[in-house]
Amino acid sequence: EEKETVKSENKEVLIQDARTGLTVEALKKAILNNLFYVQGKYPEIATRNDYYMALSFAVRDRLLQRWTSSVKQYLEGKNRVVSYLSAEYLLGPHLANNLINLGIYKEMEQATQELGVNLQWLIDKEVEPGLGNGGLGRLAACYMDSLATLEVPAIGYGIRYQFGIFEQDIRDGWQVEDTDNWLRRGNPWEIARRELNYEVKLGGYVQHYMDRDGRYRSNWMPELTVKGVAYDTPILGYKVNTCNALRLWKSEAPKSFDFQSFNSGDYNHAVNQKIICENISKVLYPNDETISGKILRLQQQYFFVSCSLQDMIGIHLRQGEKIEDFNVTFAVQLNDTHPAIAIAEMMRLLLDEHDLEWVDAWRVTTRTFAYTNHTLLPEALETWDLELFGSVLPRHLELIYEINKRFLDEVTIKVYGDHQKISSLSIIGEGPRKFIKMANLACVGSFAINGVAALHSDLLKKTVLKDWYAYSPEKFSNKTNGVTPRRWMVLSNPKLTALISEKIGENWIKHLDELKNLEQYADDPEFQKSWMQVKLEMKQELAKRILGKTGVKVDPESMFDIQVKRIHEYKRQHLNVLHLITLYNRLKQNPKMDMVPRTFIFAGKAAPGYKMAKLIIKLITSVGDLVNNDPDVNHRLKVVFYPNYNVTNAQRIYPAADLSEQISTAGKEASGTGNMKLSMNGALTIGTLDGANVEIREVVGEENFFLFGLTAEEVTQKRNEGYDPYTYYKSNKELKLAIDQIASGYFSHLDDKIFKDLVNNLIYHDPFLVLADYESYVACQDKVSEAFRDKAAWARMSILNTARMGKFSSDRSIREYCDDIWKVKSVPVHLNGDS
Ligand code: 8GP
Repeated sequence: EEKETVKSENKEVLIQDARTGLTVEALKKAILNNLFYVQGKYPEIATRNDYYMALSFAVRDRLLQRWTSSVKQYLEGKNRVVSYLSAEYLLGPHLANNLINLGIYKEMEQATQELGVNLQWLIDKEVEPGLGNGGLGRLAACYMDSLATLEVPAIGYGIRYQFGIFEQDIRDGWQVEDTDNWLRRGNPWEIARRELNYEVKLGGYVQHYMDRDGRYRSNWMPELTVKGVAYDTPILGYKVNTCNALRLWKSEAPKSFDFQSFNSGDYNHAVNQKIICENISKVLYPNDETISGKILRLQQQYFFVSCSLQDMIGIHLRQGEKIEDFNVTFAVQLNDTHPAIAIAEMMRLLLDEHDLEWVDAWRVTTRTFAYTNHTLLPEALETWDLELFGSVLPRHLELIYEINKRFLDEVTIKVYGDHQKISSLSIIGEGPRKFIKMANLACVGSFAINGVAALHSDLLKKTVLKDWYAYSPEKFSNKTNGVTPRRWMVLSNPKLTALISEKIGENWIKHLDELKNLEQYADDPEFQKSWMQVKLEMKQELAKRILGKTGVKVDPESMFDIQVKRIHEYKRQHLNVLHLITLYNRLKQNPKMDMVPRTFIFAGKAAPGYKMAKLIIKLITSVGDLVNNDPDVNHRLKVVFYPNYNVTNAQRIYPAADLSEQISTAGKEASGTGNMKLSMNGALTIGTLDGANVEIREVVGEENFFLFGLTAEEVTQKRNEGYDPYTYYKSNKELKLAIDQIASGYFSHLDDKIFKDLVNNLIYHDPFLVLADYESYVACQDKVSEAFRDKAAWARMSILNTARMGKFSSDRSIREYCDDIWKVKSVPVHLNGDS
């Protein structure tokens, strides 16, 4: 069925005319056409969603033309393809992004206007696919954009979760979670490829036998077989014809299974099996940087990895290549350890299904995979209980034993007698219960290992992957994260984009280093004025939304002090709150004080099971309730918790930021990417020397960055000396007052129990050194306030921040991956029909 194409030349031309034109007239026709033939509506009775769908299909037609051209070009050219394996893709809405990348935003604006509908109104109708938790998933999305923009042949593989990250609502100041039924109204951006499906085995046992040639063989007898069906989403590059696929797998019951049970009359069993199969891709696990060893999660990981590898092998073999040359066709990147089971699965496929010998299979495998680590938190390193693992993947457990045995034999020779090293490098952890260390599996099976910022890559070598670095230093490198300026500037901040382009042209959108041409205007009073005018307008827009969502009225002239990211103790939202309370107290004690007005804006989700994070949200909203309603202070201080932080909301918040809070405990934030987006949009950073902050400060200049706090080294040292938070609490008056107020129920209607865990944790344990950094943080914040008074100087710093952020384009990151790790080149795509 997949072979059917339109043969007649005339027909092809016709299809292209109706569906690919980029003029206003063509777009208008296309919208009406889709409204009529796809939605079955005429304009007078069409709903907003009908229009949104019609518009999206009109855009998708134009993507598909580029997509088929890309596929054709890739297949003809035999180019190495990047395969990005990620359990998460936090894409954000597609429509506006595709208009920008197609270069038809203006045309579409006019087309819709002439049809009597507002484009922004339709753009806002899109429900974003929240198929990720936070930084790791969003990075995958930025990388897909850059791969296409750099014209690199690539496929992104992942899971088509029916329910993405939960929606956050705030009730009585607490987070409540609601399901994210994002597919409810249909998804015009995906194409179901029913014909592209693979079977995936789960559970059961392994039989061993000798075949006729005397070869030792394994036969996996599964308890359950599920089917993965491909759903493709086209990812178009910016103003190029390259359109890559994001291929997400949906789990279903294979037909054969239903038949067996139905025929034997066991209807219940058949229905249950169907539900079990469909459950695998049902929901995204909402944990960010924590692990929970749940069977379903392991099944999810294996499910999408197996489908993806089978798909890649199919592509490779269909090109007439030999299985031994798989690694010539594909470079496979593991986005953290979630897909690391791919190393064992590759071995299984090569050995059991494609009859390679062990050494050959291992050679192919270890030339195929590369692994990116995204966290230094030891509790976030994935492990699986060995028994649980064996119950889901019995064959892979055998393979991991064998991989480990061969590897440890090699290690033993090299490290002679160092049992500590041997056990640290072993894939299998010993303890009361044995467990599988996924990071070790990833390291052993990959030819390259990288961290996501210079400091992070350095710390990896010294801490969590120390023994791996000692063993194979040649595998290690750094690839500092980046973000796509298409979404995070052009799309989210069109006014700033226009102002920049007016001065330096539009080249910077693809070559972000060219932003440096803005530096010459940093001292120009006229330019400063326009720059700050854009900022003010973005703050006004956000103020409106804040009022609508939270009922809090904020002053756009005040400093917008913004911390938006997942709620986590290591990110230290509570440090920010302690500063906020300190300002509140200063104002209460001295109402006449001349203070720079600030609006504290927080947003971010807490993992549903993470009690302390949820308590931090309650603390923010509680302090907010008091401060926002106190006439002594509320014209100078406001506190906002903006609910349901996601890509859509992030796009609205970043452009309005004056101050970017990047205040994690040094040595804990692997990179951060929000820090980059905020700075690109002209926010100044207050931050620790953590993650990519270090590199941001390097490029923007230390005079344009507000630095505070202990360094990673000092943090380690302090811990080793026996850190005692209580002494900090006792010795700093303002700190003590703030903490005592929280404890006494001052912000919680005199309820002195509600924040008890949080307070006790801070004064007696404080694992993230909040109290140790408080004084330095508050002193630095005082400097920020002073700096904000000098409008011209602030504008200058803001312009220089944007001007110097070129390094943090994901285009730069992807170019480094292409050159150093994947060894792939650009393949420009010509539209079918063009020559
Ligand atoms: C995040 C890091 O926390 C963040 O610093 C970084 O910018 C981002 O990855 C992209 O590299 N890490 C995770 O989201 C993470 O580790 N998640 C799962 C592995 C548990």
